[in-house]
Amino acid sequence: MILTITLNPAVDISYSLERLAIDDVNRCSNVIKTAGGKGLNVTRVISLVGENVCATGLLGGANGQFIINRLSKDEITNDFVEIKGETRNCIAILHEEKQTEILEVGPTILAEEKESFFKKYEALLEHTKIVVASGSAPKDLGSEFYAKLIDITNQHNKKFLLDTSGEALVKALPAKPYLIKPNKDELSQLLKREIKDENTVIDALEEMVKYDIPYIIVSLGAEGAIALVDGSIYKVSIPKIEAVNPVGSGDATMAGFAIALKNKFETKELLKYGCVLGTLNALEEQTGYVNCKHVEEFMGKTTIELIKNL
Ligand code: TA6
Repeated sequence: MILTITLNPAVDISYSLERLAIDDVNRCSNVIKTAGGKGLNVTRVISLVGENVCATGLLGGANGQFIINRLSKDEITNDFVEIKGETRNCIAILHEEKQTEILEVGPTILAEEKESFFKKYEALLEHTKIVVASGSAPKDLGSEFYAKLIDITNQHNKKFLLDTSGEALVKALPAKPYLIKPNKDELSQLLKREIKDENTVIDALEEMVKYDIPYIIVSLGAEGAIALVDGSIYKVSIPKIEAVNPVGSGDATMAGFAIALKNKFETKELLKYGCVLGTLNALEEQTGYVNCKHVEEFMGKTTIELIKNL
């Protein structure tokens, strides 16, 4: 079973508009509401692929109940800490081949709710070997929260895969997560310099060797990914597609890495598989959704090359 953590889940609301008129009224008929937040998008994709998954995190209020109802409807096992605060909304406006997101920061978390999560997490860890934690964390948890979860996970000899940004990512690295998947912006923030193209990504990965993290995979959106694994740098190239809704593709990619690790894929297949699920997500209107019928076709169209051995 794979365990996913969504500390800051969301009711994801996607609005599709021909054109977004600023400072005007935009009426929308194409509205999709999803149990979201990065970790729940990861969860849904893992479940769609047919792997055993359990979702945990913190949620509350009417939005929290909406999420529980959706997970139950999708028959996804979940075990969240219920909080007094109200789980947030995240809005994605899809317009003129662009996406504009408005992400609420999320609810207040009480000290006793934070402690309850640590207890629940340790209990859930008994039943899993792989943990995927994705997305932002409510500010009350503090920027060290992921680092503490990674320490607990490593003490239990389990693998912690992390997709987050900002201070939470900076503080998590010394704790040695098993896999991280920063994008170029997150990497630029981390290294405090602009990471803009393949060469600067490769330089950044060489600098990241010091963290001794087994998998560091830099997602490049439609350009694929560049990864540092076991002292080698690989580049994954993905086929060009007409993206329908790219929101959630990074989450589908994380789901792919977790599934590949659980099934002991060798490195190149793991890297390809994660990128393929990310591509398949972009072909769907719903956030965090893949059509598994196309996996084989896209595995064949996705290529990987060894750039250099360090
Ligand atoms: O990656 C897409 C997405 O999961 C959206 O669906 C929205 O929930 C957002 O990310 C949340 O991001 P955050 O980093 O705040 O957890």
